[in-house]
Amino acid sequence: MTSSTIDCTPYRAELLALAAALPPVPRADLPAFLAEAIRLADRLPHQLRRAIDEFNADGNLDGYLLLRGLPVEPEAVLPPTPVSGPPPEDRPLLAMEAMLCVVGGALGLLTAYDQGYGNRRSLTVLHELFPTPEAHPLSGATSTTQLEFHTDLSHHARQPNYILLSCSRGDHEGRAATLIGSIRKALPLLGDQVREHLYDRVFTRQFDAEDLALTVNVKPLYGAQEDPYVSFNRSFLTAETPEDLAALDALSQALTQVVEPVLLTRGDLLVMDNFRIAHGRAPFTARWDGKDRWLHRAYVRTDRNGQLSGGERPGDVVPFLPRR
Ligand SMILES: O=C(O)CCC(=O)C(=O)O
Ligand SMILES: [Fe+2]
Repeated sequence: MTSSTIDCTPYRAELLALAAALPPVPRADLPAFLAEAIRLADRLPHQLRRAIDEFNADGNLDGYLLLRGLPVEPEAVLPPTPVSGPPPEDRPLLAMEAMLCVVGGALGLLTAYDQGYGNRRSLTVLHELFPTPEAHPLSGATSTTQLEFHTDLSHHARQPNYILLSCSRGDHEGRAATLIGSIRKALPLLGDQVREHLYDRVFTRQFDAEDLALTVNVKPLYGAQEDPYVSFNRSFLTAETPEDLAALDALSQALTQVVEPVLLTRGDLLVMDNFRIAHGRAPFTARWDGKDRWLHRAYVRTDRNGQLSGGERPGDVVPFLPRR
């Protein structure tokens, strides 16, 4: 295990007690549920809380933190993996939803987004990811196609700092790895010319597959020049010159060279630094037997990069704000 992975089995009993202290039906009153999760974040086991705080302060080389061995209900009592959403409002709290919100509450502001293209699913803090039969190939609900490297919500001016994925069920064959390309690892592989070209260069990014005329402005590398943030999406970033094209390809290759596959299994919670990595997901085969891969997702904002304007409350929906 690297320092990016923490074995949480020693904390299981304490974490179960935290989950039990939360309201039993989260969607009955989501703001109240989130407020309680944030309060309980202060009661996370000490060592675990310290590791989360350290990651939050300056990240790490891998760009993620993986908590393994968290409490999850026995397979026999876990509901079948859904095939369509959203979850029923009266569904009792799942252990991995509890972990998602308590850890998210420790990191920052749990946030619901209007993504700007009618993606109603994301108008809540608590998302679900599972294969769906007719999924759009660029959406997280695909299974058979690889989900290519991307930054979540890079078209939104209030892009989340963290993406949290917790796992109630892994995929049957152990193939659906989440693919993580860390910019701190990839940067040394880029030539000076490419680095200079991509740094603070404004690219047009399409964000609505149904209206390609809608665009925002995205910089692939920005922030501190020696330790930059990354924003990437090869399918949406529009290269305007041969140099643009070559530089984006070089970035894509460097991210691929350093890619780390993280195979999520039940009881895992992955925190990805959405400013420091691009991520994707390997293809897998769904069986539609109620036991398919099932993740819970939440986005967290911090005060980095002007994500907060002051006075926000957890669970508020952020209106769509194009990145400029
Ligand atoms: O399924 C995963 O591991 C990641 C999914 C994802 O990146 C997304 O939905 O944006
Ligand atoms: Fe994603």
